[in-house]
Amino acid sequence: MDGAPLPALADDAEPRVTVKSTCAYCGVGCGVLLTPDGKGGLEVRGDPDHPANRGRLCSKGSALGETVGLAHRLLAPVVNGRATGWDDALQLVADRFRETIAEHGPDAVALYVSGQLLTEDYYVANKLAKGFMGTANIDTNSRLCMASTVAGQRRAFGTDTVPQTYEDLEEADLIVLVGSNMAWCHPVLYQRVLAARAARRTKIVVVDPRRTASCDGADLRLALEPGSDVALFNRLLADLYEGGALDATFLRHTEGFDETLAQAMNDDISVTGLAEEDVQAFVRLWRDNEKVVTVFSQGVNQSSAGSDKVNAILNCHLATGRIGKPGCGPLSVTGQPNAMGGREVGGLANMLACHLDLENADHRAAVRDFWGCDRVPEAPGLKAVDMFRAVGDGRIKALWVIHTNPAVSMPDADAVREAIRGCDFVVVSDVTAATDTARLADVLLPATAWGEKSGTVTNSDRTISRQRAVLPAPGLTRPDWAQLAEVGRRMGFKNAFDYASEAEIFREYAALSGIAGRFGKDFDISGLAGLDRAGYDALPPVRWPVSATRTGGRFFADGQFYHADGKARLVPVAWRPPVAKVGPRYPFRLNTGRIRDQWHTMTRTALSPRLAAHLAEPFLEIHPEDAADLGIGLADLCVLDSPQGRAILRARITDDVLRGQVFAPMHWTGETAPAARIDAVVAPVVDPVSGQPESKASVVKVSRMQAAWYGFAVSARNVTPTGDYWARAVTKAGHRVEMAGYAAPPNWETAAREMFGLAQAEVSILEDRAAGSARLAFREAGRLVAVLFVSPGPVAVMRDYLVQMPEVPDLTLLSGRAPADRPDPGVVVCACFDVGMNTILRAIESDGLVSVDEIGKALQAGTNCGSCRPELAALLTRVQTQTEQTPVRPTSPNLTQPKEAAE
Ligand SMILES: Nc1nc2c(c(=O)[nH]1)N[C@H]1C(S)=C(S)[C@@H](COP(=O)(O)OP(=O)(O)OC[C@H]3O[C@@H](n4cnc5c(=O)[nH]c(N)nc54)[C@H](O)[C@@H]3O)O[C@H]1N2
Ligand SMILES: Nc1nc2c(c(=O)[nH]1)N[C@H]1C(S)=C(S)[C@@H](COP(=O)(O)OP(=O)(O)OC[C@H]3O[C@@H](n4cnc5c(=O)[nH]c(N)nc54)[C@H](O)[C@@H]3O)O[C@H]1N2
Ligand code: SF4
Ligand SMILES: [Mo]
Repeated sequence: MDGAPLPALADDAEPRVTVKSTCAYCGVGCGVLLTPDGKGGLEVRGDPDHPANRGRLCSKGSALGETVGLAHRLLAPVVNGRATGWDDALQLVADRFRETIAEHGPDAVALYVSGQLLTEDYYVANKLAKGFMGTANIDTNSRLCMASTVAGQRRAFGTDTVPQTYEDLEEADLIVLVGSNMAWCHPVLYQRVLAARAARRTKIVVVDPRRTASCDGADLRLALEPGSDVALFNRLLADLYEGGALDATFLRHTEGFDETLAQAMNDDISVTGLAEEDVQAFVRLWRDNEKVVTVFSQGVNQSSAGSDKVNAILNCHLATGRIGKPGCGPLSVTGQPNAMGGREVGGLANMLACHLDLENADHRAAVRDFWGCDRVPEAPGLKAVDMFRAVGDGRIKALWVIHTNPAVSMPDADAVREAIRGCDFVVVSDVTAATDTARLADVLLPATAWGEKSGTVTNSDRTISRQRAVLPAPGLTRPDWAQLAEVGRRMGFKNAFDYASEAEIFREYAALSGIAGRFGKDFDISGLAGLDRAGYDALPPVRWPVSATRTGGRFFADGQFYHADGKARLVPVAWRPPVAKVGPRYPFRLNTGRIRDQWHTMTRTALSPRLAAHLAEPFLEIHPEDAADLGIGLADLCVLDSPQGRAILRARITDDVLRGQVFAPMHWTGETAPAARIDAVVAPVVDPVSGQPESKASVVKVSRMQAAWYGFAVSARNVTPTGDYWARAVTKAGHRVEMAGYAAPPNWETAAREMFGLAQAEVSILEDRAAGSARLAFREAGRLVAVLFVSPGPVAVMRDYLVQMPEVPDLTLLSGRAPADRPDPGVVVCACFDVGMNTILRAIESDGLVSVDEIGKALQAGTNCGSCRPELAALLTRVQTQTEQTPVRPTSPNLTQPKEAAE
């Protein structure tokens, strides 16, 4: 659809209805307006009435319509590689789980689920495992994501509750982003921050070892040593105390101050590597601004000290009474659309539903009676990393993976992949069969996808929103909750899983939360327990709690907490370094994370050409001096080795990272770039309290890939790439592929025909065997269908021009250069309007544009979702200061075209 207006419908077509729903991606939880075109397509706009986004969407949200096609979908159950019906598949699942439990006990089975499940799916999964299969072995990818925040908040508040709301970002005077690249990962919230900042001059501090897009507008950047956040916040606490800036009145609502302060004063700030004046500036900002919001995310959570980092931050907010007030408090931003909902339903192996505690006998009894089951397990189940270890060593013999792709996203991913492969019985529920995990399943169950399914999600500020179905469920697909409920029934638990609709599940869940409320728990949505189908369907966004006594709002400003004595805890914490140690063998610290336009393992975002255009290839950010030392040049490929495994990535040489540190995105998989699965090198070490993996601080060795050849191809049809390294992406006209290998195939024409599946096509070849370069163009019926460029070094061609093939004029094709009258647009910066970097630079220079708004007026860039506005600002600076050095994101590694081609 590409953002263009939809074609008018024929007169006899049904009138187009627009339905309100919620974006499929991040925890901001933006409201969307969905208008199906009646032909399977979907127009997606921001919902002006939704409190999270008020009509805004980011690049991923605006491209949702491009991802709803059926070409890649799994449409029928598959058992041992053969398509079958539901009856066969679900009976097999029920039988195998029942037999395994009978033979080996309930802990020989496990469910591994996802913060992207809807609340109703999640509730049924949890009820099935903990209530009826009799195992607490249900864990979720939220273990890789939010577990440290859950643990930290429970330690401090006695409950896993985010006290703040999004409005606080607009009312704050100081916003501290800790380990959060909000500009790329929570873009609509970031736009809200920037808008508020323009109005009230909010100050922004970014605490991140790496320079990110979120740093572009920051007043202070603290590029601390990886993992040293505890030392920074301990210093802050100590200095605030010494400066008399603590809140003695609020401290009466807490316990643990003396030990915490003593510990804080003991810590050593030098481990952060920060300049003393920067630390003092940070402390001053806190002291001078009453209204402080600390936003934290994976730079905090994904650490072996993750829970301590969370508590170090919460300690500062509690000790200064800066909590639960307008514009003032800690705000953990959730990653997935229903990360919060999953925590509410008890999706983690150590929780019960509705914030009730698995370890509490009264809570267990209440849930048991409510569910009508025999017992609820007393001990927590295995957390994700341990769960896959147990899969690997055969303790878990039947595994059901739902809505997540652990063979890619777990640390030590190659070992996890082997563990799943070796498991006796593996069930995977997904919307596609083309994932690294789905390829290992004995039984594949087709799920209805976003846009087709219906239920609720809870976003980062506790707002519950409806996802609604606007497209018919294709093929035999069924919602995840329906698959789980049917297996429950077939395992013999008819009454407990006799749900007719997701509305019924939601009612049951809301009723259970009322019981939790009577235990004094904060998560109480019993006010929604009476919703009938129509009420559920019409449910507008609502922030919990929703009970007879309380609706929405913030928590804790009144000093009431959820430990037995009603007080909060300050938790004494001391800095400790990441578990893996940098040394002569593995001299680099590997940081990993996200890019603006891809979502996790790319099963949906990679279907969109304009999202793929932003950064089309996996890359490694490495400091210029480190690259020089290692002989790694522009656009070279790098080999990463760790004790766990290996990955190959394109070098992106930049001082965004400090010396000794490298950064790689988490997104590429066996489907998109099999040599670049970054979690293959990530160590499976975890936080001892939360069990969350340290995804951001592994150690690696980096070397230049000694490739004999490099290739770049564009093809109208799908490609089966060749080489020891390849990465593919979709383009508007087809596909693009980067390749490289240690040994060239004997004949490029044969290799290319195989790769493109073009046995007959007419070919033109320009080959220089001595130089090791070749250029091949294939035509069918006179039409260009594929081109391949091979060279002994990184291929120097104008990629962003060539991907417009077949519109590329034949004459210039094999030269790989754009003709003067059709200049190379450059790598896409604005994904919404498909505006390239060169186009923007040319316009800035020739039209004398001086602001981001002027670029918008001239080219539309940055005027829709705004996700690229930080990059536009950086381009302006580059032209205005005439320095090539100004960092501009994206700096796609493959845009760094070796000079001779770019000139
Ligand atoms: N575009 C996009 N958006 C997404 C997602 C996506 O896949 N793509 N996924 C969603 C999900 S599930 C999540 S969890 C969120 C994650 O959102 P974020 O947490 O913002 O994203 P990350 O890139 O994982 O990591 C954030 C930053 O932590 C920094 N960091 C690394 N080590 C440290 C450290 O020791 N201390 C500090 N202070 N910082 C450190 C990294 O350099 C990185 O810039 O994004 C959500 N939004
Ligand atoms: N190195 C490193 N690793 C990381 C991270 C990191 O920062 N660095 N981040 C971690 C974090 S925070 C997260 S959240 C995880 C995310 O990692 P994953 O959860 O593994 O990644 P996704 O690609 O979101 O996987 C979702 C799967 O569900 C499928 N799916 C889509 N819709 C549906 C549906 O309606 N029903 C069903 N049943 N399936 C569906 C998709 O096709 C896809 O296969 O990765 C973690 N791994
Ligand atoms: S910020 Fe973007 S990805 Fe996140 S919910 Fe909003 S539109 Fe979706
Ligand atoms: Mo996440």
